[in-house]
Amino acid sequence: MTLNRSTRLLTLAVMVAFGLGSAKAGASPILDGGVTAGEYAFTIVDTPGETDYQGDLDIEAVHFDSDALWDYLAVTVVSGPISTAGSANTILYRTLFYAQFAGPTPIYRLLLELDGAAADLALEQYVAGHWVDAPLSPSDYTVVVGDAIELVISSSALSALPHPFQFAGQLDDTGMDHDDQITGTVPEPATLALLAMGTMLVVGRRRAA
Ligand SMILES: [Ca+2]
Ligand SMILES: [Ca+2]
Ligand SMILES: [Ca+2]
Repeated sequence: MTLNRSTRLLTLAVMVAFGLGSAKAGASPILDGGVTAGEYAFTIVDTPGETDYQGDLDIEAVHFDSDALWDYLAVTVVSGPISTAGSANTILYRTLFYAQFAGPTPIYRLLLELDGAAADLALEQYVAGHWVDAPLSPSDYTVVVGDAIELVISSSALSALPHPFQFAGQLDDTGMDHDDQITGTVPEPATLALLAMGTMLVVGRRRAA
């Protein structure tokens, strides 16, 4: 291990120990419609080799990150760019992405409709057995779509979300193709920071090789 890397590791360890950088050790993701190696702190990889979907609607992975003010979510597909007009079998000519965040019970769900260049996001909260609209102003979120869907939403809008939480996502072709689904457990921010640190070291080793 070089001195430079040791110094960086020590700096990151100190940041984690003192809670600096809040949720993670690395830089926050950049919303440019693509996901680079190590950009997100935590990734859930979908089953490879699925055959029921078009490549541009076949979830490859979902990615998570957070900082002091924002929660980040990205969806990558087997062959981007992501279709924003459904599949060849669409009847609605748009693409829908649903995401549910849950503790022991459902807490929030995101409904994202992609229609050409338009991206329309709604947030709902599960209250007393019903999904109701949760407050979400245009300044609370940004969506960028390219090879990936990259979405950032203000942490205050998801203030009731426990950590760790269960995630379930679904990409819908709005037609006859099956909807691709992915589920997993997203750890708490302190664990995310440690995972991000590990990812950075792995990426650093690959770049050095
Ligand atoms: Ca990005
Ligand atoms: Ca898939
Ligand atoms: Ca479908």
